Amino acid sequence: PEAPSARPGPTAPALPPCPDLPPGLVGRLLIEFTSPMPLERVQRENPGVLLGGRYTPPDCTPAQTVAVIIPFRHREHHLRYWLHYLHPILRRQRLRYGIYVINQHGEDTFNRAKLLNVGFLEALKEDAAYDCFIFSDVDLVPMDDRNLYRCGDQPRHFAIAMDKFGFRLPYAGYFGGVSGLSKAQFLRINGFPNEYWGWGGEDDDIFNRISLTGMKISRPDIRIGRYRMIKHDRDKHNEPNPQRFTKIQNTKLTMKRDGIGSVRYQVLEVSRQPLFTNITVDIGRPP
Ligand code: UDH
Ligand code: NGS
Repeated sequence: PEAPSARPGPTAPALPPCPDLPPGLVGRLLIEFTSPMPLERVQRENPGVLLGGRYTPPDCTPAQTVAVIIPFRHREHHLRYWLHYLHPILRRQRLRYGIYVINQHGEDTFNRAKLLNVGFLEALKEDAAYDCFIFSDVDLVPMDDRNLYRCGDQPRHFAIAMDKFGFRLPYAGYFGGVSGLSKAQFLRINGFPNEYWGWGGEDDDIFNRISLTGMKISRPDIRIGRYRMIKHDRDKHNEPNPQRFTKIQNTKLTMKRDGIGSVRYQVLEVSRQPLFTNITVDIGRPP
């Protein structure tokens, strides 16, 4: 006798692969940060997002599983805007994804790139299926949903036309803001540097690592890679790093010993929130 077929079970036919160009994208978006954004509203408006900020398209099987990694400390109001705008965009892009906020514990000097390394390792501990990693500042929201948050055969730079730079690249080797690497690409460059404490240069070091391993940065069309940045003052404990100019001259020497293979940290808390996973971590302090 035939088994009842109404309920999808282990024998249900697999969903078709997600199309290369997701249907239902809307293109240019209106992004503004004027009215406050309560987290309750963002939760209410994103009922399809699962605990920890996980999402899987209901109608197709994506080729990749994307971990979005956000370096973080004391930017709760930015995060609410980010979640409000990004969840619907990523959903329209038919991504299977999870959101990881890597929260630096304590008040020692901020270290963006080390937090991103932690995010890579901790996301993989949560789900070994992650094969694409998007690293996004919390204050950057794409203005066009055709800027697809996925990985390709080269490392990708997404935030190429930011409002604060007049919607242009500030310099040819700029790799800041929002970038994406496949797991293999990330491992090939030994991840990101752990030794850039304070503001600046870590993104240039990552650019150097990519060039030095013979890869080339891929970017979207300048009309599509547009971003709004949430305006803010300089944070405390993230002063410009005076060593950054000499450090970026030495990537070739330092990248072998300083990277994902040498990152030391202690996870203090993993908390699965409705729209993101919050990982609070002690990454130490500058020597
Ligand atoms: N970040 C935090 N908390 C901090 C510092 C940095 O969450 O205390 C994260 C956050 O994701 C941020 C990213 O690290 O988007 C990059 O840091 P940043 O926003 O400080 O870098 P940006 O270049 O600004 O955007 C530098 C200060 C600009 C001051 C301009 C005054 N008009
Ligand atoms: C460069 C920094 C980068 C930074 C970029 C944009 O000068 O880390 O400016 O900065 N490199 C060095 O300092 C060596 S921004 O205008 O966003 O504040 O991302």
